[in-house]
Amino acid sequence: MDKLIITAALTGNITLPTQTPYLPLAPQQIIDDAVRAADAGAASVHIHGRDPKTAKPTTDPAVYREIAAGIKARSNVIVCITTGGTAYMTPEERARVVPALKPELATFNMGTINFSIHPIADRYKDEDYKYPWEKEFAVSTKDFIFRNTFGDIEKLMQMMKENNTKPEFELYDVGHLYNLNFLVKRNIIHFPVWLQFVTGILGGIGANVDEVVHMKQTADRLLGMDNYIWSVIGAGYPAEFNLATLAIMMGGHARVGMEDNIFVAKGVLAKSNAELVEKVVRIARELGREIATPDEARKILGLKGKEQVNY
Ligand code: KMH
Ligand code: ZN
Repeated sequence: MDKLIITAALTGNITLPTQTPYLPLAPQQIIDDAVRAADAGAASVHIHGRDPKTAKPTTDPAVYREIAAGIKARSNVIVCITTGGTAYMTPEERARVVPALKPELATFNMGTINFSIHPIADRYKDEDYKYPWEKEFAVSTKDFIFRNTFGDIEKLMQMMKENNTKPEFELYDVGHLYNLNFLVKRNIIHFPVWLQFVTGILGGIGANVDEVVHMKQTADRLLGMDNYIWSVIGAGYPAEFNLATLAIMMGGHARVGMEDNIFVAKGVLAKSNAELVEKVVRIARELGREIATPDEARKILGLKGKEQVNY
């Protein structure tokens, strides 16, 4: 088995500041958290930017540049930039960070789905919210269509190729493997591919062992075992750690972080993303799986290297 690639998804686009006081929001907080997560064992950090004044998710390339450059100055960790953006953003707005930063790695969402966090709004009273946009944002996702059509995918893939950015394919359902396979057959996507099985999002497949095994078996059948490397996201607690453990045992890789889950133990908020990484490192060590350094992960994933980015 390859060494374990741990990705830390630091702040995300769906976790509300009201949910945890430990969510890094300002660029400097995200940089500090990234460095700590890398020191704890993350080979890759998955970056979303938030508006420095409002903490609302943004795709402003200047914010991403500040974060990515700040991390690069202090750490060798791989910086994986989101192209997922968030509700209310067009595919073009979401993609603009790729030509601007030319990152080593960027997310690539492999199909259109419902993507909702509206039940979170049921948990809070109006006066509980830290920022005025949060409630409306959460409620609005009831009608949000996370758009990733074949047309969008072709355009984004072209952009990734032009900037030599490796896609991290985010697959929220088994059908997304069929989308990917279709595009491989059309010569639009090329092997080997780096896959993230995203489970537990309202709108996608559930975060359980059966679904991950089904995704893995489907990927083996459609793509062939030697043509892909996979990682898993289990959104929520305890799914994040249960599915990370499963991936560690099955030869996959794991993503943790406050984008996906805010708890380090039942009812205990993680005080940093590093705490979530440390827990996965402990589990992996107990199971005898070694942890990949950023350079080892670069080799496994076939990345261009951090000297080739534009930040
Ligand atoms: N928000 C995650 C469930 C992206 O940023 O492009 C999936 C994600 C996608 O991280
Ligand atoms: Zn993300």
